[in-house]
Amino acid sequence: MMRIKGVGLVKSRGYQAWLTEQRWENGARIEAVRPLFGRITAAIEEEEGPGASAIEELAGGIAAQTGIRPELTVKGGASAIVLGDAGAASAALAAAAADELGEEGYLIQSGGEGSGRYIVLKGGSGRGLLYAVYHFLRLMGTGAELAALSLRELPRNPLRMIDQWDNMDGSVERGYSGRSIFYHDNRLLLESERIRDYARLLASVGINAIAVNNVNVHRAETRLITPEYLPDVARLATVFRRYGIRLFLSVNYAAPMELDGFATADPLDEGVREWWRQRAAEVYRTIPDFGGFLVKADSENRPGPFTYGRDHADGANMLAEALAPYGGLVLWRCFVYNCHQDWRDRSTDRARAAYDHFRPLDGRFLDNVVLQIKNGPMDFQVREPVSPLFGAMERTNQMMEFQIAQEYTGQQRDVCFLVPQWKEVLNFDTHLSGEGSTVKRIAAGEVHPYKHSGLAAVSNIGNDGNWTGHHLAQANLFGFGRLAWNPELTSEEIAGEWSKLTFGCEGKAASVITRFLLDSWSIYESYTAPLGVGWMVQPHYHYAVDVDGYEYSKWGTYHFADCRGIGVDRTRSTGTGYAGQYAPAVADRYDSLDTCPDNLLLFFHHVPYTHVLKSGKTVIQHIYDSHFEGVERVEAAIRAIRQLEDDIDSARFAEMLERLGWQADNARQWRDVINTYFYRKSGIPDEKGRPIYS
Ligand code: GCV
Repeated sequence: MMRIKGVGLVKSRGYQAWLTEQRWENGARIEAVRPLFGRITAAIEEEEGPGASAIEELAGGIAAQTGIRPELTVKGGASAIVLGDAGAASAALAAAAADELGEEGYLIQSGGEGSGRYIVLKGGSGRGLLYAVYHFLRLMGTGAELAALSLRELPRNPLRMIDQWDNMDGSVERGYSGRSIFYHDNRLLLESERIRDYARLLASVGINAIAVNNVNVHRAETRLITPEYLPDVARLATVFRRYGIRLFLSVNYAAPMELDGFATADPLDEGVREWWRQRAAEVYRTIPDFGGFLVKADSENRPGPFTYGRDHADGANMLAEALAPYGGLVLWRCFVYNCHQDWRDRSTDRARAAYDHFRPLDGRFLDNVVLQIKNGPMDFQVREPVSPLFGAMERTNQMMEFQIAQEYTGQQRDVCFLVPQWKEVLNFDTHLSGEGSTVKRIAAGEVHPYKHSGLAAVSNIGNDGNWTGHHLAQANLFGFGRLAWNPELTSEEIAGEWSKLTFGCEGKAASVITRFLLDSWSIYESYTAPLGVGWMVQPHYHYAVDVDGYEYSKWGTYHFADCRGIGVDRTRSTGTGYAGQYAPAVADRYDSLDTCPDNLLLFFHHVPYTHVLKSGKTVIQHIYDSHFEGVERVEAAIRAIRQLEDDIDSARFAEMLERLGWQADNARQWRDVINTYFYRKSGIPDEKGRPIYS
């Protein structure tokens, strides 16, 4: 245990996360690298930039993992580090210098023999060099062979962003790991080492942007763009800048009214436009490399342009025009739907909303606006189809929004490794520009000529000792960054790498935990809402089961279960027509009962309980089987983790088991409530006669 200066927080096991400090156990391996690691020659462009962080991280990582304290020579120059014999590395360095690496790319190469061995890390800039260092530390920490390295990496996505839903009172909306690390009592927590360590964690997986306050911008946060808070925000930006991360703020669309008594926030009002120009000028005077504004407008009772009879292009462009002179971006969220729906009204379908609002506006947004679109049309459910809006606007920059925080996926009490879900989304072929127009290519700007694009995700961290509440939830933060850098990485690679870095590569913990992580999304899905129908959670909290919790509510989230069947008819012929928002090939697949995948059946169709799935089971029997199996699979995972008592330190072992116990209780409750509910509705018994509480 170690005290963090200033704020009295305690670093517990798990605080270092995947930035492993585990010492190599093999002494011969350490001796073999001593001549290489003992001498480091570095060239960096700026003393205070990411290049300087790269040197610090490398020296610190080497010392922690091997005990070797490198002798450092640092000079000015173009972002390169040589471990070992700098003279022998000169040809490799010269070749690397000629490579077009952009700002973020890097090379890692090793060569030479005997005392002339070397490893070259070369970045396209200080940021690239920092990414090279973190890659190298991952290789060290996962026991990789360091002799014949020849790696060249460029990020696939330009924007790789984290959205904090932190409020200035210290709370975190949908936060499941303690309080905010950024704010307390309407102050910024600038003295905290935690913020710097968070920047390190993010940079280590390639994150290059962060929005530091909740998209629901309340009274205090509205003032973050004023002189009252801007100097503090600038200090925060300095912490992140050193790790190559640009800072963004969420803004309140009605800020001119709330801050300066304007009677309107109409985006076409010249006074309002001028107000935003002045605000932008002030922000950039204080933070010259400020990233821009993230905006939730006309969504869940937040203000927006609809109030003034304007549309979202008018709203976004007003802010974009104010930020454009400084290169700032407007990240405009598309989570816009009617949250005051009448449940009696069967013609309105919330799933349609984002596409219906935004698709007609294609071509009207300025080129420093990026639409940020949630991965599904509803809201981060355990299973949803991909949002049909993604890729459907050829002339409007778009980026994906995922949620690392496990709001609907177990709240970091239950294990749910989300990388396999995100990969399904990224690999989804929209067919919008012909076969192969996958989400990952659209996000990377490879299908349409987007000027800005990429991936964002809602953070899952707080001030808990291990950042994420559940130790295993760290894997989601790590995994998001790794996928944003390279969406071709497999779930197995990411889970395996994370597990080795976090639990060591020498015992059996990493392989057992990797297996569990890879199964965990499917396990979670099997004991919660069935076959893509979603929800069935306690309103507002979104964790425990409540089948009808949202059924008669205003939120547009229904399952329509009655005594005959269940599901939402979203087909073109008899339903809400939502399926028709996809390209014809995709719409046809979802529309037909013959081709709609089982796992989305109830999202697209209302079917009788006796409908036979492609698996050969009826819907009702699938519900029973998957819920019984879900609990059994949680129990099996717990048995496997219990075997790791000698491989994991006692603190983390006990903390994980405690949460796994909570998960088992939650799964049993879901199983019994869901099975009982559907038995009572349908009157159809379980073929296997297992306990159901009639
Ligand atoms: C930040 C869901 C969540 C809200 C969240 C909202 C959003 O509705 O429950 O907490 O608000 O999504 O993404 O804006």
